[in-house]
Amino acid sequence: VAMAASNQERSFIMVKPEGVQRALVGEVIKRFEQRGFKLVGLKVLVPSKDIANVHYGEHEGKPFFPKLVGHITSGAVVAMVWEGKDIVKTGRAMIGATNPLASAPGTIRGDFAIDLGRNIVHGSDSVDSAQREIALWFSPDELAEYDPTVTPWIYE
Ligand code: RTP
Ligand code: MG
Repeated sequence: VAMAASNQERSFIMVKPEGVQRALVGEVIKRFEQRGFKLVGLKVLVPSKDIANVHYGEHEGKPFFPKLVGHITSGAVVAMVWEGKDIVKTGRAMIGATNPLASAPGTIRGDFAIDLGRNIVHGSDSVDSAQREIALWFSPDELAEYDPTVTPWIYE
């Protein structure tokens, strides 16, 4: 079955250092897998200052920026690319509000986090941001092309 282009939207999802330290990597992956999304890129790394500055470039100049970059570079993160229909918006809904205390129970942040600066996971906020972030964190040869066998049971 040929895959519709709309089912191939991609988002950059990253488990932040606190999520790795708290052993929530599997939990985050499980939620995206079980929802029906397709994993096309995955790696663990300690981000450099350079990649962190570019990734969070939209927040440069804000009071929390140095703290934010200091935190994201403080340990290992798990960087991922997930694919599927409306993955950017749906991924954000699954992750929850930026401030975990305002995140609904059932969301990742609403289930596992309390503080704004320890909110476990990042998700791209638009399709344009996703494209920028995926190109920043991954080279094209790190993204897998394959047909998951479950596709006909996810998309009609
Ligand atoms: P993210 O980019 O990490 O997915 O989070 P987000 O879109 O929900 O929130 P965003 O506005 O992009 O902020 C990026 C991260 O910066 C930290 N933050 N601290 N006032 C503050 O101290 C403050 N505001 C934001 C949070 O960790 C947020 O996830
Ligand atoms: Mg953001």
